Parts: sequence; structure tokens; C-alpha cells
Amino acid sequence: MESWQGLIDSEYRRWLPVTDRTPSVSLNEGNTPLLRSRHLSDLTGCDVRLKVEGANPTGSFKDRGMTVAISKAAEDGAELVLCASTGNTSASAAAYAARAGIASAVLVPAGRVALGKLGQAVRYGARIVEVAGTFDDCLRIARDLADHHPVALVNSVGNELRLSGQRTVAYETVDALGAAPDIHCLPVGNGGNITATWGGYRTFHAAGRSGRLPRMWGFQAAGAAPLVHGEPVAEPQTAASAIRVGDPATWQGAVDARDESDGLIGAVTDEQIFDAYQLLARKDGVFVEPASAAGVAGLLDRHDRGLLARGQTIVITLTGNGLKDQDASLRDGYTPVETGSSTAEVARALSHTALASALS
Ligand code: AN7
Repeated sequence: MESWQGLIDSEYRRWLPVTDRTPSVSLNEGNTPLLRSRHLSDLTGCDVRLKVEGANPTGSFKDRGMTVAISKAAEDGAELVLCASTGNTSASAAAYAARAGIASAVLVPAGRVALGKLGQAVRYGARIVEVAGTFDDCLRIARDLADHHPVALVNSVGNELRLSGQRTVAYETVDALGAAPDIHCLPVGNGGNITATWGGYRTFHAAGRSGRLPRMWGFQAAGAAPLVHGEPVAEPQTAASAIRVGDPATWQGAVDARDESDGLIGAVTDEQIFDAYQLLARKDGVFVEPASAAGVAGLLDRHDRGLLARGQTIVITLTGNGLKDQDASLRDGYTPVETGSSTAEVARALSHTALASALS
């Protein structure tokens, strides 16, 4: 079997807006695991699958759209790519720009980006500007700059290139399952991913590759849930920093995905998000960043309220890798158990744990 070469040089190429003149700027993104969650399946009586997007090269689903956006920017001779970001878009844009030999600049809300993501952008060589404001302010400024200067804006807002790449998550899912699932759960921030994922399912349905369409179930953090309230939130609040967005740029796309699929966009509290974050690591061995657990939190919330029928196939997008946000992983405190370097001392230290009987 030929090894995976990334999305542009995959079987999905024909669904992407690239031509023979488009260079393929790739880090071999896509082709991510679709893992069965035994725990969530047993709990819900459904067949629950986890689409592990943290396995992408920069650790989030953003790489799917970025390979297309930066390849096109390279084709167009762009000298600078620009984006606003809650963190993952900046890491991805900076990496693909580096690969293409194009300079990158990223606008992020000051002090609100997980350090792992910032560290990625630093290392990939992006010019980073921390804006005293929200992500929504960053996006407004980025659009303003792109309107007046010759830079390639690589945010997904109205960006068919980004969205076309992000649709591939649905193509991979359909090809893995043989059809669309009954329900597709995912976190929602700016609204690009739910729009693109739904667009992907519709594309494959129209092409006869899936006999059915899923219901799209999107979940926002309760303190940053404009799509649930039906109006922008001026001061969005959530510890899930990736989805701290008060005025989603792809508002209409997200609402259309919900309505056309007979789905829903619900809110989950930070407590529910962190419970799901913990559960995924403990029960499935999958380490995600907090925002990425919102889809699982939402599914569990529906289940707890008796709103989830058994026997369905459910796919949940886990959007980003847990390694990016160690503030989150250690926020409940981690107390190291320290000992001297003899076997006896280590055995004594372990004797306070469940290992005691094994070591006695
Ligand atoms: C892990 O990086 O918007 O609803 O600037 O990083 O398409 O915005 C990130 C979003 C979910 C929400 N999970 O997706 C950015 C950015 C993770 C994310 C979302 C993001 P959208």
C-alpha cells in the first residue's frame, strides 16, 4: 500500500480547489484515526467513534484547511499570510507557511492562548502580535488589514479554500464507516468546522457516496454560546480557550448546518467540558485539549437528560491535542511523589497506591 501523502495528493484531491499549477504544501495531514470508544458506547448503547484530529501534524483539525489555503497562497505568490486565532489556526498557519517559505503573522488575544500553541507559532517563526482584546477583535483587525494590504488572510471566514480542506473529515468518516453516521458531534467556536463538516457530508451524499446524512450536533461553552442565545456575547468566558468566541464569523453556516441536518447547537458548562476531558483520557486513553471535549460533554448531557436514543452510530470530532494545553491538564494540581533512588524507597512510595498488593 502506498503511504499517505497528505490531503492534496490523496483520493480526495478531486474535491479540493487545486489544479496542476498548485504546489502541494503538505505535512501529510488527514487520514486521522477513527477510534471506537468502548466506554461511551457501553454508556449510551450507541456505537460511538472518536475522530482524533489531534493526530494531525500540528495537533489540530486546522491542518486540513491550511494545506489548501497555504498551497493556494504559494500558487498566488503570496509574501505574507495573516490570521487571527485562538491558537490552533496560528500554529497551523505558521507551520504551513514555514513549509512554503512564506512569512506569517498571527493576531491572538493577549494572555488567552494556550502556551503550547503559542510555542508552536514561535518555533515556526511567525510574527506574533498579542492584541489587548478578544478573538473577535483580532479577526476584525485581520480582515481590515487584509482589505487594505497584499496579504493572504487564512482564516476560514468566507474562505472556500479552508472550508474545502476541512470538509475532508466527513469524506474520511464516510469512507471508514461506509456511510455517514446518524449523529456527528463537535465543538463550535467560530462556526467554520461545523459548516465544513456538514458541507462534506452533503457533498458525498450528493455524489452517491453516502446513502444518508447525519444530524449535526454542535456544542458551545455556556459562557461563550452566541449561537445558542441567538445573539453575540460581548465578553465570552470559558476555560476552553479555543472556543472563546463571542461573535462567530461563520454564524449563518453553523445555523444552516444545524437546521438543514435537523440537528442542534447546545451549550455545555466548563464543568461538563472538564469532566469529559478527564473521561476521554482515563477511559479511552485519548488526551485532548479542553475545547475538544465539548462534543463529548454535549453527547453525555443529552444522554443524561434522556434525549439520546440507543442503537445509533455517533462520530465525535476531537478537534485538538491535549499536549497543547498543560495549564489545563495540571490545573487541578499535581503533587509529585519524590523518593530517593533505591528500590526500597520507590516500593515504599508506591505502597500508598493501588499497587500496594502487587508489591507486597
Ligand atoms: C481545538 O484556532 O478558531 O467552530 O483560531 O481550536 O471552526 O471555530 C480554533 C477553533 C474547536 C472551534 N476546537 O472550531 C483558532 C480557532 C478547537 C479549536 C474549535 C477550535 P470553529
